[in-house]
Amino acid sequence: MKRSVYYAILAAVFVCTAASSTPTAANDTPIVVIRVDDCDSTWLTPLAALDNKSPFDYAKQHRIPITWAIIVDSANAGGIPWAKLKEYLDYAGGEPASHSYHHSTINSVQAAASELASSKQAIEQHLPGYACTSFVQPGNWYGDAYLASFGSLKNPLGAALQATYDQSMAYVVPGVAAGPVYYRHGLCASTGFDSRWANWTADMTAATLDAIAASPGSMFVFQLHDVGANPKIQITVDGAAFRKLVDRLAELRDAGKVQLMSLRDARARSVSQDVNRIGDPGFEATALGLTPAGPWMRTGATSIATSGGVGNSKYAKIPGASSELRSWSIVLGPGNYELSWCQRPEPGSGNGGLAVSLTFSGARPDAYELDRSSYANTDPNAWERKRALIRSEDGMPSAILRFMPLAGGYGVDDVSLTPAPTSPTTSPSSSAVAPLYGHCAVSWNTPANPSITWICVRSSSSCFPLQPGDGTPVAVVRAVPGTRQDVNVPMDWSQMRCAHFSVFSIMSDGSYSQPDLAEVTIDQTPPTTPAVTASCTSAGSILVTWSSADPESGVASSTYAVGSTRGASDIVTWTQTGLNRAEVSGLPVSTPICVTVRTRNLFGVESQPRTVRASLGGIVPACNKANGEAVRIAGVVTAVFGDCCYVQEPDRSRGIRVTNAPGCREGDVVTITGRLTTSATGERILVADRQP
Ligand SMILES: [Ca+2]
Ligand SMILES: [Ca+2]
Repeated sequence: MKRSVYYAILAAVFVCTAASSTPTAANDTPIVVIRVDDCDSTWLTPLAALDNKSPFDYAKQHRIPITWAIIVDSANAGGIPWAKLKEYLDYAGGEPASHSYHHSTINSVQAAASELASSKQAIEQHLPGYACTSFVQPGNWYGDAYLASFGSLKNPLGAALQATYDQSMAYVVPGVAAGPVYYRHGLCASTGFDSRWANWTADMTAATLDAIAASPGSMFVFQLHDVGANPKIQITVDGAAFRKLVDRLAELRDAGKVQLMSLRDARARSVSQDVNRIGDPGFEATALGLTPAGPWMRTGATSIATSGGVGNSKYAKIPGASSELRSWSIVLGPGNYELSWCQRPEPGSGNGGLAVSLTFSGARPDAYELDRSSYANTDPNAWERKRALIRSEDGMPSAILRFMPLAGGYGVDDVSLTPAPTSPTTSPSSSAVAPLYGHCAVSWNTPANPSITWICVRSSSSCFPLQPGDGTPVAVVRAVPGTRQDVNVPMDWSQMRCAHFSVFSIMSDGSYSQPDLAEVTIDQTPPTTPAVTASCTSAGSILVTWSSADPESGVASSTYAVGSTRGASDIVTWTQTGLNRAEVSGLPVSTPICVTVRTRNLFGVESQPRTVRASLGGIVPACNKANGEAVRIAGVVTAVFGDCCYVQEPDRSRGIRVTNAPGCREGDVVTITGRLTTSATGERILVADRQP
């Protein structure tokens, strides 16, 4: 989708859904949403860690707005009662969201849609003055009632959800909504504040909140169930960690460092379009190891250096190839982005390259926008800014950015990911790449700009080429401004996970445009090992047939070979065909042969080979012919009698009685032509032609 169109649609959505509140100016102060699922009565139990106040009273006293995901049955009896929920909302703010009427196991669209409607109605009846406009999908909805992808939101239940509620949290995309709201029904949560995700302590909670506060433009959703001692230990958070959550949130809010609001209000927020999508981009607030859901996580010995970064600031120090620095999950709207960062080899550790990956994980298949693309410094003693282009498609789940030194250690600082729309007057647009077997067809729109003289297409397996000299040349085509152009060129897809294409305009003055981007994710799973049959049609001739399947990209080509041993190709070399059968003649008849078949998918990824043995003496097909027909057989003479001999296939699978062949001796390998007949007892007999 064109970026301008996308923004227009976003604007339209905003106008429709935020009618009750006045659109506000962009405010990039980070947003934290506290979402509480189920609303169990444990919230009303006093805890020693909260000075013998209940979690309910403690959060209320600190005026923490909570998005209560209410189960109607539970509010009616057993959970936090309606009157208490109203008391909370009246005093501390928040929102009554629906978490279904019964919270029962559901797998049908009809039953789920009924829950959507009935729970909203009941919640609004019991909480007069409050509209229920948000829905939180229960975890025990599955099958057709489980909205687990952007695609499933187009299903009937997704449509019913969007018709009933202004926003939702389904199990669609876990991650941080960084930047303008991409899709109001498309976020799961940023983290589970319970022991399913981390053994949250008070220190970890404070460190995570501080890092969030250093992440302008982000919307972070904590999902809670129970607090304190609870038999449902997995969905319970420790009382001390909860106290820190409330205390620190209140402090950060009072200091103007975060905004606390309901899910509904967060969805209606306005954020700068070009806000950096990277949290704590300068590493000034991150405490690695203490931030299980923070903007940055680590493996190995990655740490934060307290000085020596850009401008002698803090920076992330990744000491070697077994360590990694990783971002939280970033939910990105569709469009092109520029990623940039500063890097410097750690003193004395060489300059072996810093590998950078940005993966939309959870996509099917995963999309590798940067696939271990390696960056070395020009000056190993200086902080250098590197850049890469990223493309986010509509419907992609959340992205994770990773830095991993290939050798030696590197420092990273000042990371940035911002929109990078192309110029419609200079850059090609709507570029598309159609993978073909051994080829690719690239097409694009060339702007109606007479100073564009050439279109240059480059590709790479690791990143989008930034300039016309990067990556591998695909094509240079004379520009025809104002038209859609295309080119078809050979391409070996099989060694890549993702092929990145950059399409540049080259101007008459030699300058070049920002590239338009297109990519192809390679189906790396091979076709099934073929099922092969090989049947002799006559002596020395064979019909081979096979079947194989590749559910993702299809079988595009096959190769076969004939050899004297399994997998060998000493008799017929590897031969390619687009068919699933082959007839081969002129083969040896004196020994069994081996036929091996492999298939390849659209991208040339090859299946395991399958070998079948065959014996080509032709005795079986000969025996199937009518009396009097001329045949030719070959095989080994296994017995000689006064008036006949017996000839067997080279693999001894079948034999035939032969008459009129007086010269045969036991052990001879012979080829005999003749005509068939049948004895009085039904035995087939080959009457050999009189030898000249
Ligand atoms: Ca820094
Ligand atoms: Ca496949």
